Amino acid sequence: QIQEPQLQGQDVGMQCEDDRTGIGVETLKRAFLDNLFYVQGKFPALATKHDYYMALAYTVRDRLLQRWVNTAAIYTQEGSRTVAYLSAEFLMGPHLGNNLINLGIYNQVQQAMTELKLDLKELLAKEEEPGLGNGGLGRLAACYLDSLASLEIPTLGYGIRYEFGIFDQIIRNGWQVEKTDKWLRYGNPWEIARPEWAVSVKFGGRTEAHKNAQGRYQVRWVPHKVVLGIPYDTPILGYKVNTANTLRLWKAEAPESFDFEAFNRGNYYGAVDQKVTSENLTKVLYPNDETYEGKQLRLEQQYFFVSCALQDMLRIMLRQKLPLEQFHEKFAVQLNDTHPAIAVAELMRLLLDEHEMDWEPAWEITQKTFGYTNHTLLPEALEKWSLKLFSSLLPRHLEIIYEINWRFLEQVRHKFGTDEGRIGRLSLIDENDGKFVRMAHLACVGSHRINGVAELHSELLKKTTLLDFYEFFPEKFTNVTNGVTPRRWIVLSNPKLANLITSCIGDSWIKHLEDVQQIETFAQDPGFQKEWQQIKRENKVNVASILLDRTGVKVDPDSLFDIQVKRIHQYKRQHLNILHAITLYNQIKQNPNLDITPRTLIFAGKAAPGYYIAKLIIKLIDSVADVVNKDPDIGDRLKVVFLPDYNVKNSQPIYPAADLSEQISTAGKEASGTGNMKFAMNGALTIGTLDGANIEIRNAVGAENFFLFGLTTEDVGALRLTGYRPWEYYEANPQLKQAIDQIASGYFSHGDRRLFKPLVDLLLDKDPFMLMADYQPYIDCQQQVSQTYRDRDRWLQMSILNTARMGKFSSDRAIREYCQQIWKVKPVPVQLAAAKTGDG
Ligand code: T68
Repeated sequence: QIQEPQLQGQDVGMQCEDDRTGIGVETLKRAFLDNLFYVQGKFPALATKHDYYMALAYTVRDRLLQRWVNTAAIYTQEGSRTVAYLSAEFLMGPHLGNNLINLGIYNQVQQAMTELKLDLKELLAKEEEPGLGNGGLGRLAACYLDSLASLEIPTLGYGIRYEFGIFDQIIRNGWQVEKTDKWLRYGNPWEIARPEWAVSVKFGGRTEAHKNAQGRYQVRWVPHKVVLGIPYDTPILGYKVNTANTLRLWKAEAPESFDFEAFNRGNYYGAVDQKVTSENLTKVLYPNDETYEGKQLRLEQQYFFVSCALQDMLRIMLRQKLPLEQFHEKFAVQLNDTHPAIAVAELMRLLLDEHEMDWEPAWEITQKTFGYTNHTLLPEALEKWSLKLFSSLLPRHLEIIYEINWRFLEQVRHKFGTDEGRIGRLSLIDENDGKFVRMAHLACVGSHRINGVAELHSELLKKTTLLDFYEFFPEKFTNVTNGVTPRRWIVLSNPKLANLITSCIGDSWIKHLEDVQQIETFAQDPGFQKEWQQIKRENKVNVASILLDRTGVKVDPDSLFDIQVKRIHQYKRQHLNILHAITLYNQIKQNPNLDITPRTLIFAGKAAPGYYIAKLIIKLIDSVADVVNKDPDIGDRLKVVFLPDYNVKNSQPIYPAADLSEQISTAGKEASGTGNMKFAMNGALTIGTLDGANIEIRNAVGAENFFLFGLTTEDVGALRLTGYRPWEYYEANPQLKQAIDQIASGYFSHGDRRLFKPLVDLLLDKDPFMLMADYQPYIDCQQQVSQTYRDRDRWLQMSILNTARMGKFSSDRAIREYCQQIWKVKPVPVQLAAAKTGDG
């Protein structure tokens, strides 16, 4: 027996340390070398860093599997009520580091690697992240899976196993260039394919009536094509619990039988073609966030994964011998935006056509099953599918939607009388110009709860986008403010800060983030402040070296790190931030001895490939950076950097290094934001508008610890109504005029006046996001930021209080609210002593 002080497995007494489950340093080393040999087929002299990463990943996976199999066994035995989270996107980020934290073996593994002369950080960096999402919506789903497992809630995450996730971004000559994300290139150690649970999904064709065995008329769907869905499962371990839930992602494949039919007719190419088109279905993630594109393939993706998921749930019910009438008791299904909203019609179809249920009970089950989360008020993001496309792809679903609509509008007439305007607005079919199926309407009618993602957003939903639905069924509407997981966003990303907090108040805060409040008593303690400052500085030094490495720009870690990282969008107003950069630049140029607070402005984020203005904003940031960073008059007082390829992995060092978090969307446009939470938790102060969750963050941390500026939602509405004239702000404000004129005159583009003209014209003419109106208040607020930063004690105290008061923004709190208000589901603790058999 090897000596392992304090590092005996937690199962002592139940089980001895074996190479698949043991967590002592010696056991981990032995298991790691064993996996290097038997999985990677390498011995150390020939092994690459990637081989070592894989060996470690398999070592960790073994330890997950023990919990995963036990969890499945208990859920199966107990027939536990289960959350099914349906999302077209899961932006999980790298798994290894997170699993080490949640298993509680980070330190042991670090020691084991050190003893083998390997650097854990380097191995962690080898993981290709599954970038199966665009931004906030997909990352929220990932944080929620972490919290669901940590709270021991039986959960299945259902989504799509895109072969290519969100594109990799490179910057060439200042422009974004997209590269395909080949994340599966070297294999994925975290997933297990389950071909035995494959399902068939039908598309196109027609419907016909037939008589069933009892002589009753039923509808049969005769499809044009059939695609196989193969599930790939990834374990999602909770933090220091034995619960390991499942993320089940579906890959499309051609059914064997189809190949053979074509082949037997001598049509070899036809058979192969069929295979290629089927597999195209799950090839690539659509890279648009918050704009909808009416592409057939996208609707196919949505229907594909939803049908796979619901069929899988029915299989589980049959396996557990539960009657289908109890579907809504077994499963609480959440629709992450409208991307999976076709589930409402699909569950109806499965119950009516495949299981011969009557309409009324089927509809009652359906409504009791679903909850719908809305993530945006932007009209361009609301999904609607042309009837032509919809009927050609999902003819049976269109019939069902017509029936749902007919019955629903009857109820509307019953309640409100024949108010044709209202009926037209509520209808599931938009008949304004062309005919469309409105997916948000389907989701509202088919769900028992509808929620927004921050208080303001949920209120605006009721007042604007979903007003008519609110008036019809007010009881369905609720709010669940978003949250983020402190495991990834503090413990893993900012270990030094986590250790400092734990050394003062113990580690309960990692599971109960409200407890972090206890550090408030240290906010004015000079010793604590000094350590806090030291950690922030080390985190900034780290980011400075990343910036130097990736962009060649050298920045001063003692300058104020002013950071805006998120998707590039006009409503998020990265260009307002750039106007501030230009203003600071001009101030220094006009007064070369100006004693300003040195700043480093850091930007990162991807633009949708077809979103021209967003790409031009990236080019503008890069162009301004180029001029500012090379100007000897400016020196270290101002630097502007665009960090390429923002993703989960690259973002993890960013939040801990921020002094200032930019949350400057036009009021009423950002549903919630979640980056705002990650920054504040890591001790950054926020400069922001009264938008989304900013409002709640400000309420939590205190108005005196938040830099507020800008129009309110009401102001924005009123200004629109009275006639907004952006050029008047420009003409009245010399600083603003100078900045805009420089952009227009080619000052940042080597004299090219055409380059930024579309952006300048937009700002001076329509300025849809009201930058001109918010410019001066923003500049003034930034001036206050600079002043405050000079008072180190005050700033530090504000920073500490921000972290201390962010308890509410843990995704654990959000998930508890979903469990209580929407899902009515309770924890099912998992003990490891249970049988090691069972299935999903
Ligand atoms: C975001 N939405 C919200 N959408 O913008 C953000 N859209 O305020 C909120 O915090 C977050 O959701 C979580 O609630 C998105 O990220 C998308 O990414 C998206 C993707 C495809 C289609 C439409």
